[in-house]
Amino acid sequence: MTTLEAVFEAVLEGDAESCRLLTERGIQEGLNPESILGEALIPAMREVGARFERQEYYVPEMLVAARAMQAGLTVLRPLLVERNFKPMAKVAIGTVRGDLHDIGKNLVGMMMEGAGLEVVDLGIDTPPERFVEAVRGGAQVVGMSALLTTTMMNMRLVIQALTEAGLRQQVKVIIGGAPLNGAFAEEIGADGYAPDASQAVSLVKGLLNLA
Ligand code: B1M
Repeated sequence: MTTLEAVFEAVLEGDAESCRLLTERGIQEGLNPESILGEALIPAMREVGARFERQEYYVPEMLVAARAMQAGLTVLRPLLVERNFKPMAKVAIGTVRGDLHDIGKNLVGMMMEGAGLEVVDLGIDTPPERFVEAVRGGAQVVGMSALLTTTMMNMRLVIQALTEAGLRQQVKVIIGGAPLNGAFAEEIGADGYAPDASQAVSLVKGLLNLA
């Protein structure tokens, strides 16, 4: 079994310690962090989702798999994030109210930090008021994440709250998460949608006219 396959298996088995050690081994073997992420950790979580749909996995298995993935990410984080001295812009990101999924949101935050943006992480289950406060605190971009078809509807409430606070014109709003698409972004009045973390970075740079 290759190290990438072993990392994939460790996530499926929910074995956080092995996932961390195998991720470290992969780096020592010269694998680049993007490959470990894109060819082992993310596909493993996709497989966990598929098993959940087939009722082979239940919530506890999903939870331990997520912990294993996070353990791998702690190894990759410093390698993916190279902080620039002066951040180009401030982005506030959070998973919307009612939603506890944070792996994708954390990846987006990491990639943004790696691209020289300052990231304020509002966490999970974030009420609209916290996004509003973050914009009052100087965020030029609000990034919302949702993984559930039920909670994605709460994104609209955040945009409404920004509008009611008179802040909508001064902030760019971007959204992402598995059940979303560009049409939904348009429908709720967001400025853009990104299907993955690296496209989220390009989207922010494009919206703010950054190099
Ligand atoms: Co849940 N879950 N989950 N879950 N979970 C899904 C989302 C689900 C699709 C599984 C399935 O049925 N196949 C399903 C949703 C169905 C639906 O809404 N139609 C589901 C369900 C039903 C649930 C519960 C309701 C289960 C229950 O209790 N009966 C429950 C809800 C809890 C809640 O939130 N209120 C629940 C709970 C959980 C756990 C807590 C056990 C755990 C989350 C742990 C954690 O996040 N810390 C969990 C997990 C792990 C998953 C799956 C398996 C994996 C999600 C993940 O981390 N993917 C997921 C199945 C799946 O997605 N295939 C599933 C890896 C991650 C890197 O991808 O988050 O998509 P993703 O992020 C990507 C892009 O989407 C994008 O970039 C990221 C990186 O490329 N992106 C953005 C994300 N946010 C972005 C923001 C941006 C831009 C891009 O700009 C701001």
